[in-house]
Amino acid sequence: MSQTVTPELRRWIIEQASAGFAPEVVLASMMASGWQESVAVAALESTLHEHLRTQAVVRPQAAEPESPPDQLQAASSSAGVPVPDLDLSRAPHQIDAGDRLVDVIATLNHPRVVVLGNLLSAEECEALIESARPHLARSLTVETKTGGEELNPDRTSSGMFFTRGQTPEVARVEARIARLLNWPLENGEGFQVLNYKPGAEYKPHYDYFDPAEPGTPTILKRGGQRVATLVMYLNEPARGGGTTFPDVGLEVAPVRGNAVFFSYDRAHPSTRTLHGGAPVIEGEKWVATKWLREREFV
Ligand code: PD2
Ligand code: ZN
Repeated sequence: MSQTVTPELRRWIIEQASAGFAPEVVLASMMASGWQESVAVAALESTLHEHLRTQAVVRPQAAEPESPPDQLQAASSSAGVPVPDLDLSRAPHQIDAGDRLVDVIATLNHPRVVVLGNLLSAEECEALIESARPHLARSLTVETKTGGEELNPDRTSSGMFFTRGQTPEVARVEARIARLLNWPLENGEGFQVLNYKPGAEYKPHYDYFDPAEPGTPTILKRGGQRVATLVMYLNEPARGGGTTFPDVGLEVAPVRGNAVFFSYDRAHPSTRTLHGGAPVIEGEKWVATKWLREREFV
């Protein structure tokens, strides 16, 4: 059976890409509605290529006339900013993070997610919990309209921030993370420790700062965008409390000393890094989150 690529299909492809959907996502929905993979791939490639070429011609005022509009570029080009990553080129089961061998439990490429085992010792987890406990307050999130902070009903945990190097355990773990993720220690925010009681959750969100929000330029002055997240589990709730990635149906179990790493090379949903903390059902949950910025976070 031969399939014909119509002008309507080409228009639809451009609309999807301009709305920010990654080519893989557009391809998946074409195949779901009956297009053969080879036809769909060819239609996507030729349509986006032609569209970018003509777009470049009709933007005479742009400083770089080859640049496609931001949204389309975000969706169709593979060039994002550099991001932290582990060296998994030789498929190691363990990675030497300087003072500790860390287990590689699972990896995913898009989104880039790596589940790590044995990143922290039980003693380090305990020390982080006990030094955070007296300072907990109901969690705030950065208010992107102004760059300030606000109480967020989607986040029912309590939390606190350490500064970089605030305690000996904090400094030791920060150095380990910098080596593991090949990213300068100075580009990291201080750890955030969160405590979730039964029923508490963190609804799905992105960790990067939304470029469309008016407060974002102020936030970015300090270190640029967030480009990766490391959520470290400091204890084990009896039930619930996994870290979820709804775009790819992944849930990472909170196991003490383990962690989930994910990166995003652009501030865009095409990274598929939507993620959340599922409600804790029984017991409580403690995590420490490390966010990594593009540049030095002062
Ligand atoms: O506690 C978690 O599992 C979680 C989930 C989503 C933490 C964060 N986001 C975060 O700290 O950004
Ligand atoms: Zn998050």
